[in-house]
Amino acid sequence: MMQVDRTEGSSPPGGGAPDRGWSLGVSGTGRLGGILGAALLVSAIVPAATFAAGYDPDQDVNSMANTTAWTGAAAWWTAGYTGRGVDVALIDTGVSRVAGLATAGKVVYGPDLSLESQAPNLRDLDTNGHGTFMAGLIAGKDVALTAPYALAPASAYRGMAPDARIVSLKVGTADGGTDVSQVIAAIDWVVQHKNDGDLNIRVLNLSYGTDSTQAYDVDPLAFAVEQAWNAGIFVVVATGNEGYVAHTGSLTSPATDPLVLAVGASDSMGTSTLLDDSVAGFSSTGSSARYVDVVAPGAHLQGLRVPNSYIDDNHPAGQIDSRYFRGSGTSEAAALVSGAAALALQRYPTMDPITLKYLFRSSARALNGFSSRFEGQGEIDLARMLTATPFTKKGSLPRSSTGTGSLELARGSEHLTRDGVVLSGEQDIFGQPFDANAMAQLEADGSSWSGAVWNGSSWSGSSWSGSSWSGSSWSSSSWSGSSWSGSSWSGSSWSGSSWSGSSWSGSSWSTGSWN
Ligand SMILES: [Ca+2]
Repeated sequence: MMQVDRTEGSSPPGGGAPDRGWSLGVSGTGRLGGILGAALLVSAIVPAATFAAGYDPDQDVNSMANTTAWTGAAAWWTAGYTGRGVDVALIDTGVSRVAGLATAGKVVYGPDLSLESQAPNLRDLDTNGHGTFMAGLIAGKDVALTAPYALAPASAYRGMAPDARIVSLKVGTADGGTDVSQVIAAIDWVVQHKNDGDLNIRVLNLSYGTDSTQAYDVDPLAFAVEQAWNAGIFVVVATGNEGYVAHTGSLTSPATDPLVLAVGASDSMGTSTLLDDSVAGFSSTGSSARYVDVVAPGAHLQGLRVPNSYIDDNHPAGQIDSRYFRGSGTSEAAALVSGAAALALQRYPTMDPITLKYLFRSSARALNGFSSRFEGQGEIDLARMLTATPFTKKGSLPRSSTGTGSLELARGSEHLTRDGVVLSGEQDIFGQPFDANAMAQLEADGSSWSGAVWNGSSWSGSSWSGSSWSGSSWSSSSWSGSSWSGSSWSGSSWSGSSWSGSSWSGSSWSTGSWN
């Protein structure tokens, strides 16, 4: 089903009654070949207002034209690797087909598993703004970006992998609300459908994390990402924006899982040399048990704006101009790495995730004055990575997760609420009991989805509303998008300036600030 006619903003997220006739189409390839999407998180060194009179990306160190140059992504393009043939799954707030993501085939939509999925005018689209921003950082490509990309004018927007494709799975609503059960379902979908039709999903970007303290080796969310990894998908996870937390560290889950690539954020310090870069102040510290793997630029990045989206309306200081927004966070850092991973996987199409992880780590550049708990192996250096020789480190891998822990504990403090009713306990978004043990067995077999059914519910049509919803223990009526608010998104996380520094990750989505 091509979704070419939908436009965003024609109806407020909460408007109108839910449509009950939608279908996910998760069992086949009917949704493939659709459009585009992605979102990103940026922040600014230079106040956005400075650019209001006329933004010149050539003069902005943190524009994507400059960021792709000084990170070394452009060196990969020049060597012939642009991400072509590699699909990056983006589990986020959806993707809107703004310029830079609007060319045919740039974005493919997987199922919309969000609470807005039943509203046809919102389905797949990014009412928040985060997902589109991420997609642009990963694989944005303006029509004006013509080969050789490295020599294209700075006014032509580009992500790290301009020829990679985005496979968007929307799980978050306008205010970012989502439940861990939705994220797990989305990860499982990616694993089972990674090679549907002409899909070639090799990378999964998760600019998301909860403040769960449940040990990764039993955590259901960690288990799900491990299954993706084991299926050959390179899983890139933002570490969160909690900044320095003494002694205990603060990586969000599932970045706590030692198997995946946990990406923190660096700051360009306003220059195009890597030599003066620092770890961004908001980037979460690792614990003694789990360091950050690498850091990547995540401060004040230029990203694609979704007019009238939630962040657009609530963080006007982040607006650069009519097309661009600026944001900071480990979300953005993860997105840059996901794009870089697509470049590498075009070059090394059979490379397994662990080898690629070592390639990123071994070619990273240690920053001055930061402990490994902050920066891991250092900042990604793609020029160095281009000339590095891949190797597979021998030795034992970290202990695997059993996935048999608690769904409730996987949520941490982040719960969806409606009319004061909190979604909690061992139940999914539909109120279905979640048997972690049984689910883990299905996931290990790659069979947790059967058609459109996951954990006993059809994630399409009437399941979202009507009888099955009213029967659930935590909801007594049908809902519409805006009536949901994940507790993770309310309160301090969205309070304007206090946003920078803390985040979308105490607060699931790992963007630090929009400015
Ligand atoms: Ca610098």
